[in-house]
Amino acid sequence: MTLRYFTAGESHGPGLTAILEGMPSHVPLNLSQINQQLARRQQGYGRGDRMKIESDSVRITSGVRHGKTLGSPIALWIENKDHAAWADEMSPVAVRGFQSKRCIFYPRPGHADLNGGLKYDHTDLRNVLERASARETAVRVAVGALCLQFISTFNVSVTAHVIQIGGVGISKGRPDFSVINQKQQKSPVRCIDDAASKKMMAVIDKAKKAGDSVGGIFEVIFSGIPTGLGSHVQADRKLDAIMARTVMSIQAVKGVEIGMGFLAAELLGSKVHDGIYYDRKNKKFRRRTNNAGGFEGGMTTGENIVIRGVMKPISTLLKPLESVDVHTKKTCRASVERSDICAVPAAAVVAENILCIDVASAILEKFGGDSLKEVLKNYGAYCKYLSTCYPARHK
Ligand code: EPS
Repeated sequence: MTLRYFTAGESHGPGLTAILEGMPSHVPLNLSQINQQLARRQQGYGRGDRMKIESDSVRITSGVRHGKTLGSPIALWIENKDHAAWADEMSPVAVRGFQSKRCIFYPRPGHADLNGGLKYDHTDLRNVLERASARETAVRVAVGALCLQFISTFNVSVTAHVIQIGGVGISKGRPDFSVINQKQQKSPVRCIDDAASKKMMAVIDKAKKAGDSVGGIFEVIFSGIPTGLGSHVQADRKLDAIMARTVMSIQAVKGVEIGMGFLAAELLGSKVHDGIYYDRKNKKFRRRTNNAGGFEGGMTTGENIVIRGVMKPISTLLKPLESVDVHTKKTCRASVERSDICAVPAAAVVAENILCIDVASAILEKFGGDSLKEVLKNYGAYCKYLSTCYPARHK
């Protein structure tokens, strides 16, 4: 593993921590750009009241000096402002005479509550939900936003948008990357189609009124990706598989598609595979279409990476579903916690950022190097090689 990271932290604990290791030295970092991504994650029509309490901003406590990485592990910290209201409940040390008022005994269908409780032998299911919460994505986004700054040095750009919420979707055709990037910023649900945006918001309003929740689909697009990241030679080096896993790791995601995705099952090969041509002006092998979503054989083709995630509706319902009291085993209604009605726009931002970690890792695997200069030198040599191959037919 070239680049690796861990996160720690509970939703209402003091804060969230991450340690990222493997970032080369001399990468310029702009903290406010990381904080911008954190702010984007907090937005989106359908978010709950927690987002009114938090104003996420990252503190870097090691691995960076005077705005540049050192090559040593980078430690990141985001404070949970809401912790002030949970100080005794979430105290790491025993609190004399404390009696919890926030125990959870009625697991929510769809949440980690019951499985986690059984697995870790917790009678208070809060001990599970605190870590299972999507709050954890805040610090993953910070790690991703840091990696985004590294991959930007290689002219890689990324954007994300919401293509469906609760059955309301946008049409299949897509404008250019830059148009998607501009338009998603203007919509409260990060949807590039104004009419669909309004309908999506109406679906969220309706679910809220009914004490329900809604899911949807987001799409992440990378442009400027070099050809040949990832590898066909070993299962765990296939970059499409690595990125699919990352999307699946986002709380509440139940499905992943790359490029044409599930539609490919219905069509003939002649309608699926992307014809190859040589772009003489740019000295580059290109594809006529991009149904493959930027991947063939687990390696990047150099076309845009297009990856989608399907998010189920949030599992905390204000009108709770059937559950069981874990102690009495009697039927009851599931616990109700403060929650979002719809978090698909936030999940789009999460995916956009954390997928940058995979791309950064693949760039480091391909080009190597302990300093940015060294990686850029190797990248430059590879670009030169690509633009000159193949000079003569191989014997
Ligand atoms: C979230 C913080 C959480 C939830 C949500 C996402 O805060 P709280 O539990 O205090 O309301 O709003 O998490 C969930 C939906 C979940 O199931 O845990 C965040 O920062 O994104």
